[in-house]
Amino acid sequence: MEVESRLDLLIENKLLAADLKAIAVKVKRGERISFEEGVLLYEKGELGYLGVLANYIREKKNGNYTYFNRNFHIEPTNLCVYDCKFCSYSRLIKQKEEGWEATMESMLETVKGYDDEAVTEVHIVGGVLPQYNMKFYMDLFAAIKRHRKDLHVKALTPVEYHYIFKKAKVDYATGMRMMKESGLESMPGGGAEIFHPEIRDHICKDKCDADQWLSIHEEWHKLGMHSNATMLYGHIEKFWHRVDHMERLRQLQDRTGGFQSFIPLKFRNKDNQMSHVDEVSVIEDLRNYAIARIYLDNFPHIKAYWAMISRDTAQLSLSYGVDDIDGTLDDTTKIYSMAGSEEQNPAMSTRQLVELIKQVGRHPIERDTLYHIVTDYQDYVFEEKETEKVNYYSLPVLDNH
Ligand code: V47
Ligand code: SF4
Repeated sequence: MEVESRLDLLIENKLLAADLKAIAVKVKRGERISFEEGVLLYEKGELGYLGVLANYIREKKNGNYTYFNRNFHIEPTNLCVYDCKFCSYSRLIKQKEEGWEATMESMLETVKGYDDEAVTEVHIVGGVLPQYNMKFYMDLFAAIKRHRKDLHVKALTPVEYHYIFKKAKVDYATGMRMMKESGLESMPGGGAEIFHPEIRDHICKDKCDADQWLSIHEEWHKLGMHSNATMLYGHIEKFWHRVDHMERLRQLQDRTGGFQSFIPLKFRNKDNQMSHVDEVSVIEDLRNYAIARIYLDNFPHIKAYWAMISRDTAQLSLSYGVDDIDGTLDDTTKIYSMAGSEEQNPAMSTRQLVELIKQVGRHPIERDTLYHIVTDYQDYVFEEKETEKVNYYSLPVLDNH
């Protein structure tokens, strides 16, 4: 196996520092690396070295498969009671003229707009406002499921859940059970940002804290359900804050096994209160994917959000631990490019995404939310009409939290 011999060659390399060699040996043996070793990888691991380790793990776990799914986004509102410094999307209530507040009916119309499309998931996330309370979301999820039973509802994050449960005076366990009963099927990974209070207090101090974020996911996992986790990196945090973030996720995953994918989100600095903070390089993006793949040994998937990092970086990421590319069906155009994504008009057809994956020698698989195979695109022949249809891969640059 090619990845094995590359790793063996690296381990045998006499020029490799002893501490980095020890980590490579651990990876080869399938052993977990420590917090200190995680920090060491950030401080000393150069790209080539990290790529060999991360690709070894990626191929052990997921072979050559590269997953994507077909979904669309609904954003109930871009107004928010919170004021996260990195958020380019939310308009505070005081800037209300730039905001929108979707009604239940209009959101159901959006869902109906995809009736003839082969989408498998609706991803719902928006700002936090008092009128979008527990009852509202329970009614919304139930109405979506009544309309289209096979559409997987992946919705809201602990940022909303913490807020609406507190208002409704229900505890997390009860709240998540009620959400499940009303039709919620998965939770997306947003709102995690950086868990450590040294950073969190600077960038998003008012919304749910790390323990609350983790507890809500834990309650959800206890119900046998799945979710994702993100990390907003490349701003004011130090390397050890990133490792601390992943450590907390790794510990929760040991207890529950409910996380499916980890999605590193590169901080983009356009039009937000952190515009003075420089963005990190592509090399740092790739190093970060690789270290996430090495550190999070109990996460099945590492996902890249292609529209935020450009198509080229998305292709490269597939050699640095990533096995899933997020694309989105979204024709609302409301929130394109708000934080300065690479892709100013980010639309990609299924065919283009499949070609992007094949160009770098990977095997494209359309999956559903729970990673069941929907279509194997390795030998798929597109019909002419399918090539013309620009469909599922346009970008909601950022939802929010
Ligand atoms: O939590 C906000 C991030 C996240 C900026 O679970 C920013 O499948 C960069 O969580 N620069 C929301 N990032 C998006 C998200 C997500 C995306 C795709 C798939 C899934 C999933 C989840 O966007 C927020 C925040 O961390 N974000 N502002 C910014 N200026
Ligand atoms: Fe509100 Fe989310 Fe933006 Fe924070 S990131 S201001 S919680 S919409």
